[in-house]
Amino acid sequence: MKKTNVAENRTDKLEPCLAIIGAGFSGIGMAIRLKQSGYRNFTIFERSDNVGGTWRDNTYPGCACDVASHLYSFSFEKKSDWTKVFSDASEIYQYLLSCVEKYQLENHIKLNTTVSDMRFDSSANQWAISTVSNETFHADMIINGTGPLNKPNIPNIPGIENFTGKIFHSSQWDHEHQLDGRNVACIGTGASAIQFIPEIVNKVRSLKVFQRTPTWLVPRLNRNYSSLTKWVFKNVPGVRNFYRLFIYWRNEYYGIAIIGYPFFNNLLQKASKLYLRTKVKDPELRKKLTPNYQIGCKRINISDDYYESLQRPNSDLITEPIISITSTGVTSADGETHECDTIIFGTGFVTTKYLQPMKIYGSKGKELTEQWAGSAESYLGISVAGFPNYFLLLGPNTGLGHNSVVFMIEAQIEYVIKALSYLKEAKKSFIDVKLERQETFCDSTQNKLEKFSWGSGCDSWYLSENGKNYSIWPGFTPSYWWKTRKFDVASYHVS
Ligand code: N01
Repeated sequence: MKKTNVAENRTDKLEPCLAIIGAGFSGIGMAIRLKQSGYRNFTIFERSDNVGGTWRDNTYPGCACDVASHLYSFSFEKKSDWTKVFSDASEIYQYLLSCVEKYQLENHIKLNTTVSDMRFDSSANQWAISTVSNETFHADMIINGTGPLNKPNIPNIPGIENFTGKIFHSSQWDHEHQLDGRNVACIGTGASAIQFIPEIVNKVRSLKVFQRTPTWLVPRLNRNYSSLTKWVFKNVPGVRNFYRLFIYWRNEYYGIAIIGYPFFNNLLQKASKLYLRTKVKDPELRKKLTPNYQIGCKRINISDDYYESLQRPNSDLITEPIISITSTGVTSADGETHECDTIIFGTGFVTTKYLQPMKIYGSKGKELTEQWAGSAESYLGISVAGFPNYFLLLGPNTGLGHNSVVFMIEAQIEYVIKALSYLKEAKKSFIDVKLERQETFCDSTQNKLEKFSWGSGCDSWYLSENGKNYSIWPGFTPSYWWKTRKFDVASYHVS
């Protein structure tokens, strides 16, 4: 077993040895800001053969971001020439690759390195990081940026193993498997499915869309930026920043409706229903597509062509529950078997086992997923009591339904930088969040969440098995920025 420090070329003995787990948006952003702040002694562990996280993995047709690109990008690495308002996944992926290149992060990244477990050694005040290939590294601090949406959820439908055609999940799209002329069943109608369904409907012979719960939908209104607009963003001082701010505050304004303030929530619900009415003339189909839960409770989806794609002569929306899969099709509760040769699962991700299969053992030897046991309690989604010198990026209760998660990631990155600066100045090397502060934070978060849309009674991936919501930030994002603007030393045991 190889034993080494994370930093092999350590020059400054006072500088902590930092390990970042995951080279997605969070890990790359953290690495850039560490470099900009003068830290050199860090390594990113990435299990895959390239960086990019979710934007590397999701290559399904039509994959794009639902947040406008000028905001869904780092504030410290803005880009003037986004081709569209809502960019495709490939452009976002290229953006992340360009960040790695520009900030010369390559030498800090260990690709194909899957962390299996991390243990805090209280006597050495260090983390030991083990990989699946039996290597061990040591670091003073861990910054975990593995993200919640990377384990495909493929439901265990009876008979699935008997299917003789092709099966794949939206995040593991099989591009070798041509869809032209195929009979395709698509299971799920969430954010991913509503993006790929319009892209494949014109290729396939037949498309059966299995919907369990209708989604609230609003138009995307995507468009290309003209060369002139891109030129203005690049050359006219202040325009790009102003535009970014405009998108940010517009999203916060929509947030008033999404979060659940009744007047605005009703207004948005009416607007979404009106959109459905203008796009779908058939009352029966419209009825199937009309949600019966409060808008905002589940993630609202945006599309300009989803409703059209369901009205093509070769597509069919099936709302009968699925009871089994046979060798040649999908059987619904009415007894009908819908013949198909390809099944695509747009069924989302396993979010309740967010850090698994990685095991993380804190100062008392307790494993983090076991400690959480359905209640992912943390402080600000960044620190967890009993897990010293360990930071989470995009941790519990920091997801969003109305604005850019890159904003949240950046707030967390800055918090970590401030924590590191504090430790350096105070000549300390150990921090562990106080349990009582964590409990107060979690109680107040859950109380707020219950009062807003997310607690209005629907079932969604935001909820854990005990019905609590450990996914979403309960409110507007300036309040998160405010809470994280300083490293809150009083909330930590420091030594
Ligand atoms: O997954 P989803 P997704 N039988 O969970 C259905 C992010 N994202 O991959 O609603 C039948 O939204 C399920 O039905 P129901 C974004 O945060 C971001 O589409 O649970 N159906 C639902 O219809 C998003 O929230 C972007 O009743 C089953 C669908 O599958 C997250 O990724 C773009 C089922 C799952 O929808 C996940 O999106 C795309 C079963 N057993 C995605 N199990 C951006 O733009 C589940 N379903 C940033």
